[in-house]
Amino acid sequence: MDSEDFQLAEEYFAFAIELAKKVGPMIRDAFYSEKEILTKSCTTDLVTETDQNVEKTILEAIKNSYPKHDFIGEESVAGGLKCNLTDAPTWIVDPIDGTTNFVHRFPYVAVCIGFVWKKERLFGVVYNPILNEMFTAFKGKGANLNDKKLKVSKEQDLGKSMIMTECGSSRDPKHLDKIFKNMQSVISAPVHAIHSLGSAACNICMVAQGGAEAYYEFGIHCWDYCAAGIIVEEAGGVVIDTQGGELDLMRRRIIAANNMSVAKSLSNVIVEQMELPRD
Ligand code: LIP
Repeated sequence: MDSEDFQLAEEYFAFAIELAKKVGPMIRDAFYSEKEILTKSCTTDLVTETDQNVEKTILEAIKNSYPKHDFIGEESVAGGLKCNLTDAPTWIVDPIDGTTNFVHRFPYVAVCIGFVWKKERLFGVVYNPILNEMFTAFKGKGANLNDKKLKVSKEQDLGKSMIMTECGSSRDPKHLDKIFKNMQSVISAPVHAIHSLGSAACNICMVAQGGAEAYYEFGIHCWDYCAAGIIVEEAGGVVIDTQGGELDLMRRRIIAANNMSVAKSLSNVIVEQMELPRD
């Protein structure tokens, strides 16, 4: 990435923030209305017309302004589009992270817009229009919640940490068994608590704002954690693979933590590493 690329990326960043603001009211209005609930891979993997409309609005805006850019979006992939991360400027979008929350009017939902170029994660925008929280970060320039700079917690000790994780949407007994074994191992590490907000992006942004020390999950997708991952890093935190190595954006698993000490200690108490089909 040269300085010209960075300058262009800054223009895309401003565009992404405006785009998130534009779709915010679509999510907010629908949040308080009756919804038709559809399912995808199983009866607990939910989608609504709003997820689809928000993604369509974002995709069209990007295609109009930047026709040569690539796009990976949750609902486009659900509709059969291939997930192919190349060196091209690529927008990675989740129209509503926390769709189950959205259906139940649990106010942790966010539109997520991440941007990757030459495989480098450059910026992330996570906007919760219900709580009016706009999380933004650009590589090397820090992270913000609305106008406030974000800073992760200073805690170094896993034993004094609050951990976020989720059960996910799969109800496959073998999958659930591993999730519960991991939860049992983590809670009895011991840690102070395990919490779930119901949205990967909101969980990671909670770590970025210092409200929890770490988050881990298996089975999520690049659109759930791409944007928020940049935000937690720019708030001073780290993102790594659940086994302790470098994060692989398409491997569908992550630890996001306030620092490497907590991240590595957490990876050591995750007893069941799970390998899922790649994005
Ligand atoms: C959801 C995640 C959540 C995870 C679910 C699902 P969606 O994303 O944010 O943390 O547990 O399996 O992937 O489907 O609401 O965009």
